[in-house]
Parts: sequence; structure tokens; C-alpha cells
Amino acid sequence: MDSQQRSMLLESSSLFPPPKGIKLSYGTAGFRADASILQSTVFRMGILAALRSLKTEGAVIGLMITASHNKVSDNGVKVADPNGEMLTQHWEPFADSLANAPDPHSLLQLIADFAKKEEIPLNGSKAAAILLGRDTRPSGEFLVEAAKQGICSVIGAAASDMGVVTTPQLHWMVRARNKDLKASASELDYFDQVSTSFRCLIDLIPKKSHHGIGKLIVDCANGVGGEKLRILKEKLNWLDAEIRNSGEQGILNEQVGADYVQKDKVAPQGFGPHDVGTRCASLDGDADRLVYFTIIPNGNNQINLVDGDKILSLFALFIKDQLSILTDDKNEYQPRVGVVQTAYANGASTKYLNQLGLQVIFTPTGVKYLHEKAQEFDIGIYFEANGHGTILFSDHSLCWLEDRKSTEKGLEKQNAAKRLWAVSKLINQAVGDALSGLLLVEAILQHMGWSVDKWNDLYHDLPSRQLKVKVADRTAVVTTNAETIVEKPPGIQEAITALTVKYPQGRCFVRPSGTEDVVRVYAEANIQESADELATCVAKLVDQFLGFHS
Ligand code: G16
Repeated sequence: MDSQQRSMLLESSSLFPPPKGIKLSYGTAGFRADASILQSTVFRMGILAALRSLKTEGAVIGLMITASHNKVSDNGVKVADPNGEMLTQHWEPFADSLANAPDPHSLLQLIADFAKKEEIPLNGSKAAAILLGRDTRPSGEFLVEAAKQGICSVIGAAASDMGVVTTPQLHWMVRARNKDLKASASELDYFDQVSTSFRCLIDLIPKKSHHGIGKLIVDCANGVGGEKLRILKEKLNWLDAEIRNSGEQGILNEQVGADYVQKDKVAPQGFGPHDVGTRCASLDGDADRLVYFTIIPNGNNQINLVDGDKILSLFALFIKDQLSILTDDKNEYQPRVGVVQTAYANGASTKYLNQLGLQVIFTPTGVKYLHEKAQEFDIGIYFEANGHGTILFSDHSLCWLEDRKSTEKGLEKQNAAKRLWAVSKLINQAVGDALSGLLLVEAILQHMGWSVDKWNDLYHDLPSRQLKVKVADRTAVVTTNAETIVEKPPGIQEAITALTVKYPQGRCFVRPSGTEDVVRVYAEANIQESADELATCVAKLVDQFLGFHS
């Protein structure tokens, strides 16, 4: 590192001292904490993003300022790699060390050592490019400025500010700029691509099933999704959607949004008995998660939840159907289709997917793990029950589809190839995306001529309950086996198992959250009362082992 670079880093980092006595870590989806303590972390992630771009031959890297489903006073930062995916896990320990370096000199030393080890040119000979985005949190503005300062303290690095965007839009733009070689890919290109491919799917619906499926109402969590969905709606006069909780009045993620609806299984604010019988959907604060629901008549705000597992099942079914039209000759190439879930997946969904003949793989929570596994298939579909997921098409399967859609003689087969091709363009292959996911659900329901109830009847969820427990130190919980078994503290797993076996079809696990300072508890059983009781008993157990007891 030359002296100019050295003094630039020392000077700028002295303006962003880290918060005292707080250890930050790059969790499930980047750093998250109260926004007031994040300036130094975001500044340092600006440096990291610039180094990542230099390391990847100047590829565009994304830096998103968001705390997604967390409360409005929190914020966070995550990095998107050249393909639009989450930052490679191999760099996470470096992100942790950078965030926690106590002073400018130790920060400088860390950067110098890492650059040497990774052979990153820090002499101004190469250029680095970073795309910045933020959600609607008020703290986003000053945090973006901190990120810019971090980026600009690396010689040759330049930041482009994309303003307020959904997290998936930023990941999409990063991917488009690097992979699809559209150097200037913008939000407009995103809207064009998703709306064109959606229209293509609608145009390919056989006329006989062209009957309406009625209005959709979308809860936008009082976040960025409302404004973006409005733009999409204007482009797509076909989409009969009413937008609610778009942020003009209510508070971000407060009793609204996909996380609230999925975890508490109640209708979001602004929804009520007048919406009985209508198909409803909920996005989260940065529009990377999607769930559907209907309101139960006279149900005191209770809902029928149509969660990420059901979205996964719908997508898997549609893809399987189209592939079976396209590949009826068993001697020809058959793309390998696989699905990826986490321990939160309802047991009934896994059973259904197995019955469809699909291979199901489990990973720990966090799209970074699911995404990695889904890439092992020609068509890999992954979803967390919370509504975060997408479909990945390998380069090979895309070439095959492109060829089949133009060379196939039979109309049915040609249309099946065109549909799958349109799915690959509509769905965001960088990361889970509530907006493109919503359009794909709507197109498939329309194609099938299905109501939301018909979709929900694909299988019946086992009753489940999720709780969270505040503990003294959540890092004391160490899990294994895709988070289904607790290794530490000793003795707790035996106690959980002893409780679980008491309930027919009982299943229960606990894990530390990577986005909130809590331990999460999930329980499933044959009836709701049992799932509730099991979750409550295990939550008490977690409190006994790890709570604030002297
Ligand atoms: C993030 C991750 C998701 C994860 C969720 C909850 O979502 O991207 O993969 O499921 O956090 O994680 P945890 O249970 O560890 O708190 P989001 O929508 O908040 O970015």
C-alpha cells in the first residue's frame, strides 16, 4: 500500500470511530443494529466493497443499506457479490474484523494484511465500482454518506448512488451490470424485464383457462415496496392489485409486513372483515420477502397463511408441469430440478415436494446458504417459510431452453419452453424478490385458473408456532444439522427432545437469530394447542438455560 493510500485511509477512518464496548458481527444477512451505532460499520463496509471490486477485476459490487424486516430504528448493511448474490462467506471473517477494529491504525493494518493475502492491488492501478442503495429508513441517508466516504478512501474506487430501491433491485442491477454485460443497467431496466416477462407468461395462457382470478390486495409493510409496486402496476394494466400500507402514514414493519403476518399469523393493520374472500399478499420492509393470506370470516383478525413453502410448492409444480410437456421423450436431456428448504419448512410441505418426486435439501437459515445449494441443480428452487426465495437456472439449462423455444416444432412444447424461459427472466436470479415473486405467483394462478384457496389446498400445514426469547448472550447457542440440533449449551437438546416426544407429530428446534438479538423457537405438532404448548415450554427452557438470571 503506498503512502497516499495509507494517509487517505487513516484520515477518513479517524472521522468514523467505532462504538465502544459493542461487538458487531456479519450475521444472517449482513450487519444489523440500532442505526445510531452503525456509521463506522457502514463506512468500513464501503472500504470492503471497494476491495471486493478490486479483487474481482473491477466487477461492480453492491452495498445495500437496509435492516429489512427489523424495526424502523434499526438499520444494516450488506454486500452483493458480482453475480448479485450475497458476499462470499469466505470474506465474512474479514468483515467482522474490519467492523470491530478499535482504531484507525489497527484498521489500516488489517486492510494491508488482507490485501496482501488476497493479492488485492492497492496502488491505484485498477478501478473499483460500487452500486449503493437504501430502503426508506430515515437513517439510510446519513449511512449512505458514510458508505461513500469509505468507498472514496480507496484510490480508484467510485460509488454510484441508486437512491431508494428494494434490496432485490440492487442485487439485480449488480448482476445485470456484470453478468448480462449491461453496463448501465438501472431500475428502469429491472421494471422493463419483469413486466415484459410477466406479460409473456400471461399471453401464453391457453385461452380456455383465461378467466379472471379476482383482485389482489398487497400490504407493503410501509416500506419501499409500495412505491415500486405502483410503478409496476402502471406498466402492467393487467395487474388488478390494490396497494395498502405503502408508507404514507404507518410505521415501517410495525404490525404490518410479511414477517409480522407470517410469524404472528394475523392480518396486518389496515386489513379487516371487509377483505374476507379476497386474495391478499404481504411484502417485508425492503421487499425481499413475500407471503399470501386470506382473512378468516369472524376470525378476530386470524388468517389462512400461504407462506414461502406454499409459494415454493406452486413454483415447483408449475415448473414440473412445463418440463413434462417439454421432455416427454425420456431419452432426451432432462434438467435436474431440486428444492432447498430450512428447518422452518412445514413438515407437510416437505412431504408434498417429495411426493412430486423432487429432491429436497436442507440448509441453515439464511438465503446465502440456500442459494449456494440451489446452484447445484439445473433448476434449483429455494424458499424459506418466511417468504424469502427464488428460482435459479443454470447457464446450461438456459441455453437448452433458448434453443428449444426456437427450434421446437410442436406448439405445446414450444409454448412450454417459452413459459420456462419467461420464468427465468421474471424471477430475480440474484436473490429472493417479493415483487417478481408476486408477479410469478399471479401469472401461475391465472394460468391454472386457481383461486388462492385452491392453491392453499395443495397440502395442509401442520400447526406450528414461532416464539422469540431475549437472552443474555445468544451466541451461547451453537447448533448443528441444519440448525435442528443444539450442541451448546450442554443438556438443552436432551431437554427439548424430552418435551417434543410428548406431542404427536411433534418437532421443535431453537437457534440464535442472525438479525435480531434473540433466540428463536419453532414448534410443530398435530394440533395447534400442542404446537403452542411445546413452543411455550421450550421458550421457558431457553430462558432457564440462557436468560438474565443472576
Ligand atoms: C434475513 C435473511 C433471511 C432470514 C431472515 C431471518 O431476512 O435474509 O434469509 O431468514 O433474515 O433471519 P434470523 O432468523 O437469523 O433473524 P431479511 O428479510 O430480514 O433480510
